[in-house]
Amino acid sequence: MSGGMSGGVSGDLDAGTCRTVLVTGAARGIGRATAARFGREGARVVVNFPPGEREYAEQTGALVREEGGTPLLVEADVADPAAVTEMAAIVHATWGPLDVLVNNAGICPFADFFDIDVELWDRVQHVNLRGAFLVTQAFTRAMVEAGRGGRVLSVSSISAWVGGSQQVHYCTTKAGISSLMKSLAIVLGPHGITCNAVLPGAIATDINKADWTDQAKVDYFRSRIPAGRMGEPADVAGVLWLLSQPESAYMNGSDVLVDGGMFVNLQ
Ligand code: NAD
Ligand code: RM4
Repeated sequence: MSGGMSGGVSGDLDAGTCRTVLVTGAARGIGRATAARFGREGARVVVNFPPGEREYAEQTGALVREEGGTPLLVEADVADPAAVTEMAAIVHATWGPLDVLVNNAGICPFADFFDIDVELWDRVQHVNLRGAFLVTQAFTRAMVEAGRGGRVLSVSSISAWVGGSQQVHYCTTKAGISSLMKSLAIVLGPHGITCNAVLPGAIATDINKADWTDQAKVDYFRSRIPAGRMGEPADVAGVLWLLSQPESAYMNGSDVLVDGGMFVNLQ
């Protein structure tokens, strides 16, 4: 591990630092692709997964290893404060403070507004937003104390900027995550820890499998995307990797859209 200076920014990550990375919700989808992407760079990758998904997490761990990284599987429901505290204790005892935290865990149970009861509302808020708060607080304290800077990258969504008739509960969490990164950019920036949000557009994963059985909707999305295709998990993972690099040191509090151009293609 090398600490110290990079690009004149005290406490910022050095190029070549042996990175320790935590990806929440890394059992499947964008989280899995992100864990593998960091693995390709030889990183030590904490693969977080929720109860019931160990089998998927083991597949992610195998991928990280195949790519050349070192995985550490840690089960924790990110919405559960006790589980997050325990995860932090395990990671810190094993590898010490993180260099990069990727808040990725999220759920989107599509539902009509009038069908959203308070339990569903709370669960989506708790996994998506409270989870990002809890995990960031649990891990950045040690990053600050270590004094070598780092990155907090949170997977928000194009849904932070647009609404969804069946995503009333979900879109609010994504706007919240983008906002969380902006405030934490101010809190953690002086310590060389930058906080940015990545906003994927329409990415083919389990989260929208049911929604995309509506072929008309898929055709509509595709017609809006200048790239001519839906996104893949690797499209987002690649940008998360780019933002972990020393060259991104002056980006702090940004919303970074990764949608193949869908958002701007309105007229
Ligand atoms: P996915 O369903 O494939 O993955 C979700 C991941 O979150 C899974 O690995 C799951 O195990 C994990 N997870 C769920 N609840 C958890 C909990 N309580 N604790 C820990 N982990 C938990 O979907 P995805 O598309 O890969 O989603 C990843 C992130 O990307 C989410 O935050 C989602 O909102 C965001 N996103 C996805 C899209 C898209 O179109 N797929 C677009 C914008 C943003
Ligand atoms: C994203 C975006 C996608 C949707 C997923 C679940 O934020 O809204 O279109 O499929 O969430």
